[in-house]
Amino acid sequence: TKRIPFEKRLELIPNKVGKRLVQIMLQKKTCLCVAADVTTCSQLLQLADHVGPFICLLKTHVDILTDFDKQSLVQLKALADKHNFLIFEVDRKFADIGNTVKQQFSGGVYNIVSWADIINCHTLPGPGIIDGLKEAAIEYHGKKKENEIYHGLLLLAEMSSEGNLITPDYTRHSVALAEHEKYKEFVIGFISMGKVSSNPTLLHMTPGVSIQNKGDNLGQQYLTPEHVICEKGTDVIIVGRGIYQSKDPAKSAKEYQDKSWEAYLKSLNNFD
Ligand code: UP6
Repeated sequence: TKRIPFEKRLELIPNKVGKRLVQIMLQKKTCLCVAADVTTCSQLLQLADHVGPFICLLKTHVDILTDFDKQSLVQLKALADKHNFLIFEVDRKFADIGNTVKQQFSGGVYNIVSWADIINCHTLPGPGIIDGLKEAAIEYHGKKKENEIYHGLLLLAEMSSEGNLITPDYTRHSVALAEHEKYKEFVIGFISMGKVSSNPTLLHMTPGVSIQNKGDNLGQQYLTPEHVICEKGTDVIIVGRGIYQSKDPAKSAKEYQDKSWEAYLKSLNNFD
């Protein structure tokens, strides 16, 4: 199948967050999401400011910050405005029954629903997990129209780690959930190792990307930006240590940005 250009897909995407993300990718010519897995708020803000010009999305794990505070999130949002990127604030990978994830999303000390735009979940528990998260999102914002859900959900259809238990069948079921009519305003795509759905409204984001490394000693496996975009057909590359552990994160981010966009342009012809 031929890759559909982002300009075309932009018109088709119903969810506000998904639409905004693709707009930014086109404006800035980048398919790069940085995984900012640093452990203090000041490191997070500094990294965001350095890599901001080169990314469409910044992904965080707020629960690894030793000094998490909401004021820093306000500052992070200001940096997102300054550099024009979105924040995938919590790569929380919800994985419980609908009623529990609903509370984890909207309650607790993090109160994720009040500040996150993009969230993600495992599909292991079945459709109830999506229903629970969707209910929390709608209850928080109040539902004016169906397409005014202000959060975008990514389903984990595949993982990058060695020996993970996801099977092709599990992936197919996850894709069927994402493509279900009922979720089309809420589910914006996948965390996957490449393109798993031909529905042009769904975005594919792929972690396990590095130019330098092949893996780590805890099972992470890396592929290059060109491989995941051109060969696997993904839309967004997620890069953590390849950028934030480099000597010059801004320079590395620029390199990944350029490689990601070149690969995207090349893949427009490749996917004939
Ligand atoms: N991540 C993966 N693999 C998955 C899902 N998520 O690596 O299947 C996330 C990790 C980390 C980032 O939680 O934040 O993507 C990858 O970081 P790295 O580039 O430093 O390996």
